[in-house]
Amino acid sequence: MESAQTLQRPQVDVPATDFDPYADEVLDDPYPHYEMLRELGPVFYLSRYNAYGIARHAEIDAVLRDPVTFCSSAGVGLANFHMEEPWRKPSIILEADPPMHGRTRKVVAGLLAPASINKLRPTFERQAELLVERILDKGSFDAVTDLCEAYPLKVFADAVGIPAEGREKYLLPYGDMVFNAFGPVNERFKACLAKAQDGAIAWIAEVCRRENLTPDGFGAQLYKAADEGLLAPEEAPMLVRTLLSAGLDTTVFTLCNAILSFSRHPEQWAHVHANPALARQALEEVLRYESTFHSFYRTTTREVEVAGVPMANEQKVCVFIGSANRDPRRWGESADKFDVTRRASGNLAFGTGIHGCAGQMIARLEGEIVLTALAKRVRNIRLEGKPVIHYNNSVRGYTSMPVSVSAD
Ligand code: OVV
Repeated sequence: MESAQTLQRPQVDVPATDFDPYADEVLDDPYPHYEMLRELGPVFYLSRYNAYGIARHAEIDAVLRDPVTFCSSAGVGLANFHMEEPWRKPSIILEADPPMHGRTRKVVAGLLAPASINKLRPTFERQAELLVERILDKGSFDAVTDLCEAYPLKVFADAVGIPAEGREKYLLPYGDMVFNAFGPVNERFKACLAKAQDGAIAWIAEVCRRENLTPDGFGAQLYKAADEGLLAPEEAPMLVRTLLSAGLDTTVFTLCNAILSFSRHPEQWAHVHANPALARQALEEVLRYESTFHSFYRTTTREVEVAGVPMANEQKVCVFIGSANRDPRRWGESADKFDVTRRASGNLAFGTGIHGCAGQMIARLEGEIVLTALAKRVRNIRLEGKPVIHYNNSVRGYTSMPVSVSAD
């Protein structure tokens, strides 16, 4: 039998850091900082925020696969909903735990399943081809507004079935707020909320109503699911809100990160241009190398040890998925290299486990289709000026990116 002495938990010192993941200078280039965080150890303490942090692939994967210990219902930003008022009514899928989460997730998963979204392919392809012809006509253009924003604002918003009027003004600022809320309630969060309160939040609530949706879109299908008893009537508009919260800024920024990565690595674009069938795996490498979504939180529901580090109940744990996707422990010494020929699957850009992105297949469909349309027509993608970063607490993208393209 072991003595009481050996059964005592060893005193583990968690490395603490006053690093601020949300500082502009960090967001400008987070990757050297991520390396520093990974080298601190498997778990560290963010003393400014009173939260644990995890920046290595293996431990993040383990945390995300244990949603009972590391819950979402206390919010996936730094604010703990058990103690602080959320900025909006919590999402019934993102900010929910089993068993409630399983019920709503099933409905959304059905909506966004491959069989359902493959019907959209011809329309998505046509829109991508039109946009690519338009930018080729221009020659020089802003890749953010003219391509990366224009495409999801048209095809995804049409697929949900919301009106065209107001999309450009309100959809992206609303998502900007949603994704700022995956971090702390800092000045960036507060300024963004003030802006969203000036129209966007009210507009979103309005377009989520049944009478404002087209008859066959995802929105209408959510109301039909409620008619069939799969959802409570008040849950349908909440899940339309989820689609509009999660599905725009993310795909816009993924396209930004793709264009920027290829303009900085012309030899990688040469591969895709020579073989457009590489588009899908190239997109996966973009998601790994320049992840759209960089970090969010879980909250402990009990005392637990992660990699030997004991955590108390009700602790916030920040997972840096943008760092996991560059972790040499998972990707080898070439982790920091953009290489469209690598096997990038297993990256955590869409998270993993029961809360893994429900829209990842339609997100990949949009990305693949845009890259394919570009690959077929565009030989060179050149950066013509400094891209302007869009600062956000959890997602990375740009507000402008001057680019020129040339055809064969
Ligand atoms: C995955 C995600 C991101 C943003 C918002 C939501 C979900 C939501 O459910 O509102």
